[in-house]
Amino acid sequence: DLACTDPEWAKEILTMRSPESHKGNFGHILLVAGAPDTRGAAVLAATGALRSGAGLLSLMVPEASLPLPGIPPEVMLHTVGGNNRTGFDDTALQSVADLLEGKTLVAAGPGMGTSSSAARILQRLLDCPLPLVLDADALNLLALHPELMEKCCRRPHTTVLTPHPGEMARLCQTSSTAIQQDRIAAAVCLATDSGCHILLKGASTVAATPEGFCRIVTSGNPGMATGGSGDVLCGILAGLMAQGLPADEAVPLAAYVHGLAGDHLAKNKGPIGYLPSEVAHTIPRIIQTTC
Ligand code: NPW
Ligand code: AMP
Ligand code: MG
Repeated sequence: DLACTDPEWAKEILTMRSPESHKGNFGHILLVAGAPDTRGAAVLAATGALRSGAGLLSLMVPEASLPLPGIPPEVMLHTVGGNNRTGFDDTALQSVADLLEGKTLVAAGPGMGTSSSAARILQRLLDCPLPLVLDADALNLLALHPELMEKCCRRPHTTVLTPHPGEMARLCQTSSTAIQQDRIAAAVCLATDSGCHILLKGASTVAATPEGFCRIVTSGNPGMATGGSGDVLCGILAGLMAQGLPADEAVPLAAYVHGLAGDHLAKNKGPIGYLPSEVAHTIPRIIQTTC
């Protein structure tokens, strides 16, 4: 089964908010992200989530990744153990249970590193009874630790993996060239095997459900091929899911609006050199005009 994303489809998904609504209606995300060398990934994902309408956002980052230039003041910041260059340390593990309290969704991975402490944090997150969005280093950790991948496949809750072709190749123990040769087959195969929603990024992004249904997203352009682009997308997806959209709609919609924001900037600012942070800041306008 194949379908595409278009404005008519998008309009049906994001409905107007009730005038009575309040922040408690739009979810509370726990974002686990960042390390000293990749702290920007945490900022970009947080910005993507807030610009997509998340009700509340708590960010768990290792101490050594402070300060976080550019972090929106709307983010609730929880600094946990991690004073070395690799980011989280094992004392951070003690904070996870407390931070999960009251959350509606967890997103993890952007810039979080692949240390053994990060792996233990991911293990805890895989056990939590909440929808889970895994990107970047969370995917690399799944590829490095088969027992974590098995745990991920057994989760009785919604799980979304958002690999680029390099991460997808690591997850599938193949090369990115092999993935690119049949992107649809690769995404559907991993989705049905793992029971996870898969968003295989890149030109013509593929969203595949655990049932094997597939949607192709053709918005976006090569100006988006710059570091931090995917981190913003991870945040957008978390933001849409936190508001209650089911994964089979939120996953392709996140990629669609992310791509439309890039297309808007390519047209109005120039085809290359616009920034992922600007893509995030363009999301409200895209939602206004498309959804
Ligand atoms: P090749 O050479 O083709 O085999 P990595 P990363 C492939 C954080 N970031 N089509 C390609 O492999 C992230 O969140 C932080 C085809 C490429 O060499 C992560 O935590 C930033 N192939 C961490 O850094 C900004 C493609 O994958 C390799 C492809 C590492 O993430 C940057 C690179 O991927 C970054 O987001 C495509 N479309 N896309 C910050 N400001 O803090 C990728 N590949 O090795 O997984 O490294 O994606 O940079
Ligand atoms: P990441 O590699 O995790 O930073 O993710 C890159 C993001 O930019 C993904 O959302 C990709 O779909 C998007 N992207 C990268 N290159 C292109 C391209 N040539 N056309 C459309 N989107 C792209
Ligand atoms: Mg990425």
